[in-house]
This record gives sequence, structure tokens and C-alpha cells, in this order.
Amino acid sequence: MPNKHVVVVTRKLPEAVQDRLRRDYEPRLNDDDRLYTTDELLTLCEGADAIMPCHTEKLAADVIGRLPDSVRVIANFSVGVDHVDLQAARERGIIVTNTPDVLSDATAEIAILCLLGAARRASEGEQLVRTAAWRDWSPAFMVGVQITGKRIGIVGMGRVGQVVAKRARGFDMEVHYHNRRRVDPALEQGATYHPSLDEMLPLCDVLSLNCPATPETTGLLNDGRISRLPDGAIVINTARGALVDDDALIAALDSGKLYAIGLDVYNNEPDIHPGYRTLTNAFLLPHIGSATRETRDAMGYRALDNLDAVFAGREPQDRVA
Ligand code: 8YV
Repeated sequence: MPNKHVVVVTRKLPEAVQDRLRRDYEPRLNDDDRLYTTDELLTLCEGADAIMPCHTEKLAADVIGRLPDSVRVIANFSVGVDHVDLQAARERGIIVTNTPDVLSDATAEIAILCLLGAARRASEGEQLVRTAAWRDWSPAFMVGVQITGKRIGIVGMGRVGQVVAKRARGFDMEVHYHNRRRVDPALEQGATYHPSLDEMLPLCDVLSLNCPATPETTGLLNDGRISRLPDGAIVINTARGALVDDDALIAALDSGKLYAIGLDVYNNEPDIHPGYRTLTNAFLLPHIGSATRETRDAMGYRALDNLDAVFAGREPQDRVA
């Protein structure tokens, strides 16, 4: 039997995924689930054929440049690939793959949680109960905003955006979207396409960010764009923190321009902008969009399917570089 290919697995993956890795590869596992330094990672990669990283490993151009020649493929355990310098990988002839589709439902669930959590003041309410500060009930107590029948604008009508739209329809929301291209009308399900983001913004009672972080989308939600939203709008972000200008968002929450936000992703996770922590109108989650047992297994299998394809000499289905 030929030697098994060596795979560096940067974080502890679900047991079933690690079992398959042990069966088909020679994995270098991280059972302590410790975040490797770049130097540790590069040392671990000596003689390895592949890396299975998460978004916690920043594979910038200089890191890719220092990878040993043996590494032929980076099979990400994530759909987002903003942590990998794809051009640098291409230049070194390293194949890069991601894990689309399998996390769309889980991430859309968290988008709806962010939406409801922000609109119905879930953080505040939970705090009141937990800290025994809940004293009374009155008609004016903990009044939030109803989302049923409101307008939602989705930025990025890809796989996740489409599921968010579907769930939003369950709340009778009117769906608008901005995307680089109009999606197939059969997939729109009555949603209105806006080629211009700026023109869509005044229609958004709720704005949901669902596009990848790229140089073009970095800082997309800035002061100017926030000012185009209706007063009292709600913003939710389950994509990437880089899409948002934190100072502008925090200022808009402070001033009351925005009613509330629901965030699952941030710039510089987990050391997020401290301004978010004290805002009562912020519903904040720790990047758990894909964190369900079912989805994490499926992400691992999908990454392994990609690895299997590369080592079998086939084109991996989720090649991004
Ligand atoms: C993952 C995500 O948990 O897949 C992505 O792009 O943002 C998350 O849902 C994480 O990135 C895993 O590496």
C-alpha cells in the first residue's frame, strides 16, 4: 500500500471527521485545539502534503511563501477564504478549496437569531432575568420592534443570503437584495434586485450582510451608507466583520440612528472593538454561524472530499484557487 498523504489539521475537528482522516491519511492532529503560531504551523508543515486550516489561521502571502514545497493543497474548513491569500497560493501552484453549501442553513439560522435578538432586545431581557433585575411588568416594559411584514435588504444573495431570504419570507418580510449580478429569477422567489447598494439602503428596515470579505467589500457599511438607511433600521452581520466600519456602526447605535444590531462576526476576533460591549442595543454572538453538530461534520466531510479529489488526480468540487 502506498504511503498515506500527510495532512496538517490546524484545529480539533469533529470526531467522525478525525476518524476519517486517520483512516485515509496520516493526519497531524491538534487534539489540544491550541492556536498555532505561524512558526509552529510552518514547522508542522515540514514534509506535509496538505493543510486543513480554519479561518483562525491567517495564511497571508508571506506565510504561503514560506510553506514547504511538499504542500500541494490547502483544504479549508470554512466557506470564507479571506484568511488565505489566494493569489500567493496560485503563484506557488497550491490548490485551495472551501466548504460551500453545507453551512448555509446553520448560518441563516444564526442570521435570524441575530435579527430577532436585535429587534426584540434579547440581550437586555436576558440580562434582566439573570441578574434578578426584572422587577415588574408594564405595557411599556421591554418594547421592541416587530419584524413581521418589514423590509429586509440582503447584501450578497449567494447560498447563505438565499436561505436568509427564505426564512425572512416566513416572517412575511419584503425581500430586497444587492448582488454583483442578478440571481436566476427562479431563485429570487419574488425578491427585488437592486444593482446599486446605495439605492437599496433607504428601503431596508433590516440590512443583512451576507457577502464574502474581499478588497471590494471591506468597510462596505461605512458612515455614508449607514446614513442612507431609514432611521431606526436594524443591521445584522453573519458574514465577516471586515464588511463593517466599527466606529461608524457604534456611533450610529449611540446616536439612535440605528435601532439595534445583531452581530456574529467582528473585525479582529476575538478582541473585538470594545465599543460594542457596552451597547445595550447590540445582540452579540461569538462567531457561531456554522456551529451545529450536523454542519461541523458536513464541513469536515466536504473538506475531505476536496482533499480526496486532489490526491486522486481529480478536480476538487470546491476549488477557489
Ligand atoms: C466557520 C465561517 O465556523 O465557514 C466560514 O466561513 O465563517 C464559519 O462558519 C469558520 O470559518 C471555520 O473556519
